[in-house]
Amino acid sequence: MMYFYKLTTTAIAIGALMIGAASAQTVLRSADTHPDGYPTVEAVKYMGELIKERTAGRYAVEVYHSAQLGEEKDTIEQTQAGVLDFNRVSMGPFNGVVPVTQIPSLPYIFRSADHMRKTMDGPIGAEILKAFDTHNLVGLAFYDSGARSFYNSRKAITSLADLKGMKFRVIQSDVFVDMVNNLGANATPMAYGEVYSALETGVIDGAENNWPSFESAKHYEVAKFITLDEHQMVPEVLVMSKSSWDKLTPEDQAIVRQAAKDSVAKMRELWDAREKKSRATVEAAGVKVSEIDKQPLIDAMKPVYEKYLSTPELKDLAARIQATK
Ligand code: GTR
Repeated sequence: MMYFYKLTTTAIAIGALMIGAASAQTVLRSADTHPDGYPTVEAVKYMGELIKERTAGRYAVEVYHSAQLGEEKDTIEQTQAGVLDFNRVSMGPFNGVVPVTQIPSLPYIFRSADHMRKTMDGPIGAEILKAFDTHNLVGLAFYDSGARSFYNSRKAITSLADLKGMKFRVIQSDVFVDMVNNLGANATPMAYGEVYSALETGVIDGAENNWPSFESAKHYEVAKFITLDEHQMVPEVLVMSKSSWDKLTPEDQAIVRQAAKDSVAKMRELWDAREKKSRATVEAAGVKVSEIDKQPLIDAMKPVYEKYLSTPELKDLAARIQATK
């Protein structure tokens, strides 16, 4: 009898422990427009593993990839409202929300991927992350997004004149719209998830993006010409909702911040490999890659710079980015 009693109390104790452990774990939700396996998705998962490990399982992160929680503009609002804990998006859709993000989104502001990484890893990157603070968000880290180039379903584009009158989908940001319109083409701002069918049905002639997006969103199936004009290197940003952040202890906030930082190297490793792989995939599928003299495109961006370097502070930020070695 005694033996039976002991067994039962042990079972109850173990059961209580298990329930305790289960209820003690908070699962934080993160959104991404890209499919599973994409470098940004994998980097946020990696951050989640670090957070889980470093909080002894009190926190975990679940990544809702493939735009399951909506398009980027919507998920930004959800994150600001505290409905979503984390969000990984391009800086592009943030241009209208956090104005300082317009500067790294300017065409040809970065000379190379290396220049972009150095800038975003240094004090300028820290300053831009800080700017998210006043928008119900906490800026945690920047990821890479390579260079964006034009692709289309109509023809090979090898000069500025070839862009004239062509209709390109862009991210919903005035910087992107002005960039395309100042090249003599017509910009159509549109959510990412609508681009494939808009290309397929001819609503737009083309779009613009980096190799991994061109490949993973399958746009190359319906847009067989890409031109390596590399007009923008728009960093990706990982943010947390301010209300989710405020629920964490200062110790846990430090863990989250560090885990996000630690995921950057992982992301870049995955990114460099994926860029090559994606390019090989689309070329094997018959996509025609064209070169273009970038100088006339760079020159055409003068009015865009004049418009967006609208205050001494923004002018100074652009100058500091350009001066970063
Ligand atoms: C990609 C970026 C996405 C999304 C997309 C777009 O390069 O990683 O977050 O912004 O571009 O063009 O909408």
